[in-house]
Amino acid sequence: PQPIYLKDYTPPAFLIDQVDLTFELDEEATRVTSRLVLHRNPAHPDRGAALRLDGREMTLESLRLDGVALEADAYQLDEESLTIAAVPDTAILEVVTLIHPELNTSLMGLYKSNGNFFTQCEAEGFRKITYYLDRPDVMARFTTTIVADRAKYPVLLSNGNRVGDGQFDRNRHWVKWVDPFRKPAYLFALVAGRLGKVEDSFVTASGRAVALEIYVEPHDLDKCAHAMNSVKKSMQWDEQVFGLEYDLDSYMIVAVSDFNMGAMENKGLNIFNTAYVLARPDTATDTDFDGIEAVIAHEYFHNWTGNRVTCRDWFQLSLKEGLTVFRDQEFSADMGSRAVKRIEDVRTLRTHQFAEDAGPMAHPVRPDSYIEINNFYTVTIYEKGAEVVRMYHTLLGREGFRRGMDLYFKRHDGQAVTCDDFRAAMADANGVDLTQFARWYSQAGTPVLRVRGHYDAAARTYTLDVAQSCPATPGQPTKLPFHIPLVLGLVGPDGVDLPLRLEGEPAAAAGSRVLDVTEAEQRFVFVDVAVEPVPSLLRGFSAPVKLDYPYSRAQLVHLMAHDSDPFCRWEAAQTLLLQDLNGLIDAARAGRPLQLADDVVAAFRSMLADTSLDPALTALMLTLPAESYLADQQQEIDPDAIRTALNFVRLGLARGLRNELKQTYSRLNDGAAYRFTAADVARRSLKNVCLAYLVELDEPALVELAQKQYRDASNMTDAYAALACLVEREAGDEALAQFASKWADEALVMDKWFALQASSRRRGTVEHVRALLEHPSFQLTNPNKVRALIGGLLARNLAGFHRADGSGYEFAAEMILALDKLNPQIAARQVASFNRWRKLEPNRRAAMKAALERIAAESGLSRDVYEIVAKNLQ
Ligand code: BAL
Ligand code: ZN
Repeated sequence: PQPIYLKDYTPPAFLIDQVDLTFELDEEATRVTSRLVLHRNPAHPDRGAALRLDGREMTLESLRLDGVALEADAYQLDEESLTIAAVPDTAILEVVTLIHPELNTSLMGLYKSNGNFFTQCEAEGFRKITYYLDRPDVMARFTTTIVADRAKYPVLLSNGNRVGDGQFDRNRHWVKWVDPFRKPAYLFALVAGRLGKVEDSFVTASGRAVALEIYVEPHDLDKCAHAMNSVKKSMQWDEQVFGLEYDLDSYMIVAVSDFNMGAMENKGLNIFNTAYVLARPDTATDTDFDGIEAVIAHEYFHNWTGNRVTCRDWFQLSLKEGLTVFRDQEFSADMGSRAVKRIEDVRTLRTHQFAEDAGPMAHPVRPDSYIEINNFYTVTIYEKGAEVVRMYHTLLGREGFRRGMDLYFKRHDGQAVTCDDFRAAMADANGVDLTQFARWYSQAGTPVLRVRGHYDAAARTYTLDVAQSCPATPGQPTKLPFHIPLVLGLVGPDGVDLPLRLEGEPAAAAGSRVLDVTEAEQRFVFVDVAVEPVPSLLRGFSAPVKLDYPYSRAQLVHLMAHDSDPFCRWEAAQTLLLQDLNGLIDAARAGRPLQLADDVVAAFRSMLADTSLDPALTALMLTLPAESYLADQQQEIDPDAIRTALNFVRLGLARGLRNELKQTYSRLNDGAAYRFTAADVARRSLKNVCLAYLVELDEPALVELAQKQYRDASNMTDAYAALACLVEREAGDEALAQFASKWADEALVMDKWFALQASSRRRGTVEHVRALLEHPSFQLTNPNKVRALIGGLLARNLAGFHRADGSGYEFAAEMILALDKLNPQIAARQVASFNRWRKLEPNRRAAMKAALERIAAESGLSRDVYEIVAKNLQ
């Protein structure tokens, strides 16, 4: 397979004004009739260019150009396209194709799930439905008529507004939809089936009444209330914060259990993975409730950032995804705890995106090339992209950012544009120069910010020397300096922020401030600094960089107790733990005795005693870094040493804090009825973190605490947290069996059951996971099941997957090859577990390489899997 390059972008030879689609849905073969109103694109350099339409895996029944059937020699067909050489400057093309949704296991294009029809077209699924200019810069008006058996498919949905329906013949009915907004084909959607509906409504700020409809399988109708509530909150928030209103008469969400992604923002007809719609307190955890609220918001926000203004080409994917993730992050921060949300997002970024940046798949936020675009729906495009947008917000301020957004919509509503257009809107609306900022889009890798501080008591100055660098990444050996917003404070010995005045400035600013770091090396001198401060750096994680500052342990303890910035407070606790963990990992590898520093236990003890802290923040501070994050800190990875060190710290903290943990658990375990409020979620999170530590002690009375919580739990959050503790010991066997029999008919709950076992330290062995593949609730064709069970082992169980005998790698290769035949996108996701193979200790490195080579040697690999395997072996 050949790469596609950004530098080769050319505008399309033709544009499409209008598309009229008719689907005759059928069990054996679905007929798609498409009528395209085309005209030559004046922006294309070749005035005589042929019309080349994308299309795959379908049978062409007929082709008519301006009403005349085309003979076989008038066009060319190959595996990927249909080309017509002679097309007038304006033309009407009618294409009839046959497709086979029932055989489609890739879940791209039109497919069947549980007897119903669904589509997924982003990025390039529409070309599996009909021949089309399947690229985001071709924006057309769509009408869709769906014809189907009335009994089997009573509900027929597509984008836009419903304009008509009727009886087609004795058994079949039809419904017609018109979408008044131009859109690229990736936003097309169709749903047909036997679905129940939950209805509500929303009146926009300008008075438009919008019908809100959520469609699910009938037995799930009692799990939609939270999703509906989240829709209304999202609509209101976007009006209040960005002045953006909804633009159609109805907003529909459909949940499907077989889905490659989390959800999809099709115009007016979002299609969601059931995991991000269905929730009842007894079936879904607080994390699930949070996830639903965030994903509902994300897809809703795409209506403006993605749909009304879309991407010119797929290299610009972060234009819509980074921006929309930033918007959903801000929404979630406003709905719950801003500090907790920020810390969780940073943890995701560091665990997953920093790892991506350090591996063979490292790519810029705007990649230069790809082989398969589906491989670029990455944490770099999404989460680092959101950090890039957040940096505009930090540099320009809330109002400046809003001015930039307003100008962006004013200039580009209805257009397909680039990341540069977004940056230009931000710069022009605020009269600032953001030329250097462009490097965040073009340069891959995680920059390192090396900061050194020096206090001069006589001169009352505090000097910060800041140096930035960025490691080489594939294809980018050297990097130029980034424009980095460095937010900081100086914390005095009493724990209070000192005023901040730079040399030459007239007045001091209180609290935090932003420094513009633009050079490879820069010095900032603060004056009138009365006492030696502890610098609180990168407050709120103001840039996606690694900070290198030589904090002493005493300074970390000081920040952990006093920093006014909750992110930095958490960060101080993490750094303290990381220092110990890294030492313990070295000791475990060298076979030296392990020891936990007393100051760590003492610092956590006073934090637990501080009941003024948000319990959610305390819970996060007590949460140990993920195994994979620790792995990325190592020069050479020994997964067993990492697990040993983590187990040791977990047990050491449990022993040292036994009384405080018990007291906190008892105080918070008040048996209150479940409510999904920020305060209740926070209390449950701390309670369950305490329980997890206590059960580590393996004392019968403490294990019984978890058993009791499991038995008595009135909600899934508490039940699941207790089960997660129990699953690590024999006492959990009974609970696991009880859980499986209770929830056998709830697919999403069974996903939790698979995931818990696959990622468990005790259970998550290759043999156990392999045995679970045979469980009646497991299906290899269902992406949620694959993510739960196979992903649970490969991605969330470092020591279990990286077993010294290499059996984890053999299992992974086997699964990836099996999945590739069914669903290349899902197979490719699992290959990511190989991305750090070069950093493993020599035996595992050799075994991983052998497994990668085994995959590479398979004939007929998909582009998806091929690209990631090839980049790993390069
Ligand atoms: N556009 C793909 C799914 C999402 O990011 O919303
Ligand atoms: Zn998105």
